[in-house]
Amino acid sequence: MTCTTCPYCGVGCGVIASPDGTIKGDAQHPANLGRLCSKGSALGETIDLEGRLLAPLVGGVKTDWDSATALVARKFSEAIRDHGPESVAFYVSGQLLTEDYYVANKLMKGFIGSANIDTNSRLCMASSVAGHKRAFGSDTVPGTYEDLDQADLIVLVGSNLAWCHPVLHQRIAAAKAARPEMRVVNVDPRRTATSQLADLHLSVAPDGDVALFNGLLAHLAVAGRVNRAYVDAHVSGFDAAVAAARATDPAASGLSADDRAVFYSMWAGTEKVVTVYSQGVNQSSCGTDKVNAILNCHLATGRIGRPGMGPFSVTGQPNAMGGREVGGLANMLANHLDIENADHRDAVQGFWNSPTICTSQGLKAVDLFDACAKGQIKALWVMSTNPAVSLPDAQGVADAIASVPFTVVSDIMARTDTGDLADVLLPAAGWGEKSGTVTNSERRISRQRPFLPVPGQARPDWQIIADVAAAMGWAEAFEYDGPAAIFREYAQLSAATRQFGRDFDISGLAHLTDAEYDALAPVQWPVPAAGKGPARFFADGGFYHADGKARMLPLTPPAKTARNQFHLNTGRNRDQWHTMTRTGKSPRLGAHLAEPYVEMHPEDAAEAGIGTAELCVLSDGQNTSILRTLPTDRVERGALFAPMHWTRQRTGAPVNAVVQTGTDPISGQPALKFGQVTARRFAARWYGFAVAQTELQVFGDYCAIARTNTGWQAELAGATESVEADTILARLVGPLTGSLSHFRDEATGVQRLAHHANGRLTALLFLAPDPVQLSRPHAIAAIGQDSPSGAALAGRAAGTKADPGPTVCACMSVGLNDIKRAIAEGATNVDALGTCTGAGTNCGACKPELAALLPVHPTAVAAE
Ligand SMILES: Nc1nc2c(c(=O)[nH]1)N[C@H]1C(S)=C(S)[C@@H](COP(=O)(O)OP(=O)(O)OC[C@H]3O[C@@H](n4cnc5c(=O)[nH]c(N)nc54)[C@H](O)[C@@H]3O)O[C@H]1N2
Ligand SMILES: Nc1nc2c(c(=O)[nH]1)N[C@H]1C(S)=C(S)[C@@H](COP(=O)(O)OP(=O)(O)OC[C@H]3O[C@@H](n4cnc5c(=O)[nH]c(N)nc54)[C@H](O)[C@@H]3O)O[C@H]1N2
Ligand code: SF4
Ligand SMILES: [Mo]
Repeated sequence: MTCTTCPYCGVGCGVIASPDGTIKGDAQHPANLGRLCSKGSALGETIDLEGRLLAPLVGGVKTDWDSATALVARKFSEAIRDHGPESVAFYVSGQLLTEDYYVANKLMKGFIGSANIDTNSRLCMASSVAGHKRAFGSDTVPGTYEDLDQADLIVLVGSNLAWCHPVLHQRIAAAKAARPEMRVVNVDPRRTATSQLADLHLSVAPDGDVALFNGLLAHLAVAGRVNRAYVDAHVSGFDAAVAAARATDPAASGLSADDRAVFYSMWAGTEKVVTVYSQGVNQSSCGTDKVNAILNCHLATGRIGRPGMGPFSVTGQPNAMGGREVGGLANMLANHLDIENADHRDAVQGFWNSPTICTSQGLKAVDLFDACAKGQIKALWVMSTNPAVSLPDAQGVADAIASVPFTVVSDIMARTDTGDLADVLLPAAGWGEKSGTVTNSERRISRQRPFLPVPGQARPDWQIIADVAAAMGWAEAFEYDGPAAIFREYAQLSAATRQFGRDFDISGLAHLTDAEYDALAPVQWPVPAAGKGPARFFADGGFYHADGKARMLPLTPPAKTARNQFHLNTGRNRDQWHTMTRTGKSPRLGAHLAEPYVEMHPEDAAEAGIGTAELCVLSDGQNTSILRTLPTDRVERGALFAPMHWTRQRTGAPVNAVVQTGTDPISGQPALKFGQVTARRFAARWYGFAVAQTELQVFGDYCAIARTNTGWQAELAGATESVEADTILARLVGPLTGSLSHFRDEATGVQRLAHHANGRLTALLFLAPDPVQLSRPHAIAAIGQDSPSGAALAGRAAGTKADPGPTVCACMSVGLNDIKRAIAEGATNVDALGTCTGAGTNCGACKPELAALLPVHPTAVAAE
């Protein structure tokens, strides 16, 4: 049993793990107190070696580490020699550990001498960082999770906490249950699982947030809710900010005067208010302004840094916060120091004893890949992120990566959409194998500890980077005997730069022994060398601008910019993590929503002639992406929502192929919630569903591949007629060496094809002119069985076991039909459903979905 930290979201839950895959929540960890969500609970299903990259590959051919390291070092050194340090770049990730991140940043900024290292946190946290720096003078998250227990009002802005930070959501739900007077407001253009917990859901217009919070600030001023003493002592810019707020028409928020009035009086009248915000705020071309619009209201009321109150930007990735601390962004130095400040640069360079130090900001993610497309980047190293899927204009980005003369990708998986474009693939040690630290949303540093052997030739990322640095000629500066040594150096840098008086201070950890590092308990920074750091910031001012004051900013809402028929909003599913390289391995997680889908208002779907379960083609004018249509009034008319998760390995074009967006001019964060697309019915001539024992390959105009507990499944559709069933099956599974049984119903056009080998059913394909109607769970269950049962071929239940229906509770594998049956049998609330079926009794993340099923049973909508 090893105490470690979950590798997924920024809640940073403590996990107790065993090599046999047993996973439990760590009751001692302050972030989760024993709770886990569905993704954390399923970690044991994702640590097998299937699909892992286990040796370095050069041009697709296995090689040894010495050769691969020497090649990478030589190519980077040659590019620097011939084209200068700005001709190389690293694109890194909030899923690296702090130690990995520190070494990558040190190599690029201090030794190569460029700041061309940016991180996928640019797509995630950059607007929050920029907003914090504008207001506070530093990138400081003032509060702690305990504030969520103590608040009387929690406002969730652009955050689907129930699905994306489920353990914090459960924490709020528990606090609300204990103190029913607590209020929750959810500001989101669409209704989500999070809206269910809210007393008030405000369906704000896309990017209507600045207008909404400007309106709130104007209201606070008029209603006499300004904390004059706090503002006078600790805040500058108040008058200009309020004047700009008064000049704003709050109707631009898209909300009715009544809704605004309710919200404003709730916020004004509640001292203990926490405003939690996330990607609906950050991922916008006015993301930084949205952040400051929220911070303005907290500063004007002095509701910051005291128990139960404050703005709270929740981080996405497990180490998004750690990356900000070590300088993973192209516009920051290590330890929250500034590239533009010569004293800061000198101090860092002196500490590193490095030959050089970058003097200006490097390329931010979107610009970095533009530079790749323009031929300016000669050598690129991508670590622990999948930009060919996750950046906007994903096809343009893939083409840009392919055009770079030398590309290295470090990943744990052999095949990713980005890895497929690389010249060199380097095998990284994954979660459970590597050792280091991560920092969560509340500034808490926790250890990730290994409990599995490192497989094949995989190595931890810090070691891969340090070896390349050594081969480039800087062996002495990169000689570490383990992550503890790196962490000590990092903490010593914090001690060496204390004179600058930054918020970030871990000098108290500068002398940890290896054993102390191994045993390090979760600890919130600041951890000063002497005394104890405060748990919260700014209750008594102490901001990091030169005058010690915070700044309120005058803000103007953006002008409306609709270019196309539909506004495409994007985000996440409950049970998948980003590009699914890990969560996609778990049949339980895949069962919740097995296909890429687009939420569309039923009237829009009807207008476009798209029937239930039909497919929809989104286009930005250049690229297309085909998704299953999910008609639902959770989205407004004219709005669409699609999850980001599906890759070229599991479907055709990822949704980001049609997300072409601008970036926030201050933070450089792309407006990933702001696609502009047309949508039309996909004219399918045939639909299909396949299940097989072995991995399936993408085939057809539409394809969605997912794991099942007997192998793999695929939903299929094509626009061309007369593809033979056995041709399709062979394209999906490879050569059909066993025997085939083929049934064709001439009246309906439905075909069924079964493949069996050694007396067992190994693959099944169903084809139909309309969306295939059959019980997926039963077809899946038939795979691997003795002989092709007639029932399985007919797509019906075999024997008496009832069809569970689409999965609602992934942890306990409970389907929609199970739940409907329990309701029909008299279950009237979520707890009763739990008693009858087990649903919701592990992580509880499906409770909003269970609650939604209680009064009515939405039939066509599996995702409710
Ligand atoms: N299950 C799961 N959990 C995850 C992740 C995952 O992949 N899967 N990823 C992690 C990461 S890295 C991150 S960054 C977080 C993200 O966590 P969240 O930010 O909570 O998730 P998203 O679904 O990206 O977006 C949140 C909401 O923003 C809304 N939104 C869109 N436009 C606007 C707008 O203009 N204004 C407002 N107010 N809201 C808007 C969307 O409708 C959406 O419901 O999740 C983390 N947790
Ligand atoms: N449309 C749209 N696009 C989005 C978003 C959105 O809301 N909408 N959200 C954006 C946000 S907030 C984020 S954070 C990004 C996330 O997007 P990405 O970072 O591109 O997605 P991941 O799938 O998390 O990629 C992580 C990669 O690292 C690999 N990996 C896992 N562990 C390790 C390790 O220890 N070492 C190494 N070297 N590799 C490892 C995984 O196999 C995987 O290939 O997506 C962004 N893209
Ligand atoms: S909420 Fe879930 S995904 Fe996030 S850290 Fe906790 S267990 Fe992991
Ligand atoms: Mo993120």
